[in-house]
Amino acid sequence: MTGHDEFKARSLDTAVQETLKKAKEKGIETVWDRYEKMLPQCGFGDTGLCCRHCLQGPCRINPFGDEPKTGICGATADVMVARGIDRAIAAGTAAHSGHAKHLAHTMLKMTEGKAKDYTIKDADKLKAVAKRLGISIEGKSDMQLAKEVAETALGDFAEKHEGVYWATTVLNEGRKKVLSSLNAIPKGIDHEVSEIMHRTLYGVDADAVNLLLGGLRCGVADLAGCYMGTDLADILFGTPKPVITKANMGVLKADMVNIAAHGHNPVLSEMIVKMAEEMKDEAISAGAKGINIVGICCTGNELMERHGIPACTHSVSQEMALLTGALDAIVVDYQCIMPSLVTVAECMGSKVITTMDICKITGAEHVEFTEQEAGQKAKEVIKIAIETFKRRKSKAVDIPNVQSTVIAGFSVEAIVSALMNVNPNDPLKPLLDNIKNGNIRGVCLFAGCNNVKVPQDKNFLTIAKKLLKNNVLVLATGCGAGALMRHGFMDPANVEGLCGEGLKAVLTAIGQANNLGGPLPPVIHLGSCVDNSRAVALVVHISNYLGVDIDKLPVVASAAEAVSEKAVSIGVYAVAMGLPTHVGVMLPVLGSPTVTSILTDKIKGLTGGYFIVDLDPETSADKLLSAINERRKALGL
Ligand code: NFS
Ligand code: SF4
Repeated sequence: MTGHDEFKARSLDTAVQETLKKAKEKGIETVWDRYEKMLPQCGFGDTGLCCRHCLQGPCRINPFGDEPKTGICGATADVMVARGIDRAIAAGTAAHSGHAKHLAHTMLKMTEGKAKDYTIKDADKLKAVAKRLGISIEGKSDMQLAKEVAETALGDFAEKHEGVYWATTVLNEGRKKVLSSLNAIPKGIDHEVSEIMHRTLYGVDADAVNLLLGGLRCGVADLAGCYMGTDLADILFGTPKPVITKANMGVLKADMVNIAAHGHNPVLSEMIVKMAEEMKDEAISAGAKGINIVGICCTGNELMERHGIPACTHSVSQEMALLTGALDAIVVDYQCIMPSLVTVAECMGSKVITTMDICKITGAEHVEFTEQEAGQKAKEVIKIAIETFKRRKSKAVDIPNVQSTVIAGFSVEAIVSALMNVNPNDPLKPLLDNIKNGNIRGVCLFAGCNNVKVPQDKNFLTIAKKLLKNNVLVLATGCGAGALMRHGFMDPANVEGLCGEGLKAVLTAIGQANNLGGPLPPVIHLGSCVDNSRAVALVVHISNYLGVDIDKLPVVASAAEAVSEKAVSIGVYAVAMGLPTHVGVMLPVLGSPTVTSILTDKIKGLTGGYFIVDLDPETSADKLLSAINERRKALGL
C-alpha cells in the first residue's frame, strides 16, 4: 500500500485521506472508527421493522416472515415502516422550515428596527416574491413590503383554510392539480408536521397507504419551507451570481485566524463574514495576516454562493477540518453538526462555539446569538478565535495542499440572465432547443449528504461522470455539490475531460456569450439544501415554457449518499414534483414489501415520480439514464 491507499475505502478525497492518516497517528477517533465499532448494525432498524412509538415497546417484527409478525398492538410491518418514514419526513420538514421561520423572524425584526445589523440586499427579489404571494407593491416602501412578506411567511406555518400558501405559489398548474387530487397540498407547514406526529402516535393511523399520502403532503410542506428559506435569504443577503472560489482543506491558511462557519442559516454566518472584515486589525495585532472564513456543509454553500467564501470540507469529513490543527474556531448554528467535533477540538486545542438555544453541545463554548445583537455576538465569536490563534500560531499545522477551483452561485435568476446573453428575447429557448436536439439528453440534480457507509464522494463521482459523458446537464446542491466541487467538477477547465460533446458545446456557447473566456463549469452549483427550491423553480420554468408537466420532462434527481432525515423529506418532494429520484443508501423500508413497492413503483401512477433505491453507483447511473431516455421517448425526442 502506498501513500494514503489505506484510507481510500473511507474517502476518495485525498485531503481527507491525508488527514485520516494523521488522526490514526495521533490516536484520535473519527466517524469512520465509530462506524466500524457499530457493526453489525441492527437488521430490524435497517429494514424499518422496529417501533418505539409507545411504552409497551420497543417492538420488532421478524423480517423473514417468522414470529413476531406484528407489534404488541398489532401494528403490521407495513404500518411500522410507513410510520417510521413519515416521522423522518416530518423531522426533515421541521428542520428546513425552522430555518425559514428563523429568517422570517429576522426579517420581521429588521422591519421593526429590532435587528439593525440586517438590511434588504435584493429589493428586486423582494418585489418579485411579494408579487408571487399576491401582495400589492404599489406605493409601499421596501421595509413595509418586507414586513408583509415576513408576516405572510410566518402565516404559512399554522393551519389555514384560505389565503395564499407558499407551496401553491411555486407550483405549476399541472402539479397543483395532481397534488390537490391527492389531498397533498399542505394547509400549514407546522400543521403538517404536527399532524404526522399525531397520526403516527400509538393507536392512530394504521393504514400504510393513508400514512404515506400524509407523508407526501408533509413533503410538499417541506418544499414550502425550503422555498421560503431561499426566498428570504436572497432578499436579506442577496441573490447569488456566479463567483470564482476554491474548495477543500487547502483553503485554510496557517498564518491567518481560521474560522469555519458550519451549519445552515446565513442569519449567523453572514454576520460572521461581515464582522470579520471589521475585526481584521485585531487579528493582525495578534500576529495573524488576517481572518480567513471558510465554510463547512450548507452554511458554507450559502456563503459561497453569495460571497465566494471557500468551502473547507463537507458532511462526513467535518472532523477533518479540526484535525488539520489550523482551525481556530468552528462556529455552528444547527443541523448536521456532529457532537464529536467537541472532542476533536479539545485534542487539537481548538474551539467549537455553539450559538443557538436549540443546539448546544456539552463541552462546547456557547455564545447565544440573537438577531437584536447579531453584530456584537459575531464579534464575540471572532474574539474567541483570535485568542485561540495566539496560542496556536507557534505550533505546526497539517493543512493538506489540496484545493480545486470552483465557480458557484447559479441562482435561477443568474441562469436566466446568462441565457439572456444567448437569446435576449427568449432566454429559455437555447436551453430547450438543445434538450430537443439531444445536445443535452436531460437534467440531473445531485443533492444530499456524504454517508459514512459509502466511501466519501464515490457515488457522486461515479454517477456524475457517467451522466456528464452522456450529455446530461448536472445541477448540484448541499454536500452533493460539496463532493463534486472538491473533485474539480465545478472547474470549467474540466469540461473538456468530463463532458460529452453535446454538453460541451452548450456549456461553451453559454460561456462565450457571457464573455467567460471558456465554458460554464461541468456541474452547476445551485447552492445549499434549502436551495433545492432553485431546482424546483427551474423545472417549473421549463415546464411552463413547454406546456408539459414536470413528470414528463427528462429530469431526474439523486441523493447518492444521503444521511439526514432532511434528505428523506427532500426526496419525497422531488417525487411529489414528478421526478425519478435516486437514493444511494438503504432507506429503512425494505421490511415492508408494500411500502417499498409504493415508493419505488406504484406512486408513479399518482405523481409521475418514484424512488430508485440502488447502492451501486454504476447501475444507479444506468437507471437514471434510462429514466431520462424513457421520458425523451415519450416526448417523441
Ligand atoms: Ni443537506 Fe446541509 Fe450536508 Fe446533508 Fe447536512 S449540510 S441541509 S443534510 S449533510 S447535504
Ligand atoms: Fe409496539 Fe405498537 Fe407500541 Fe409500536 S405502537 S411500540 S408496535 S405496541
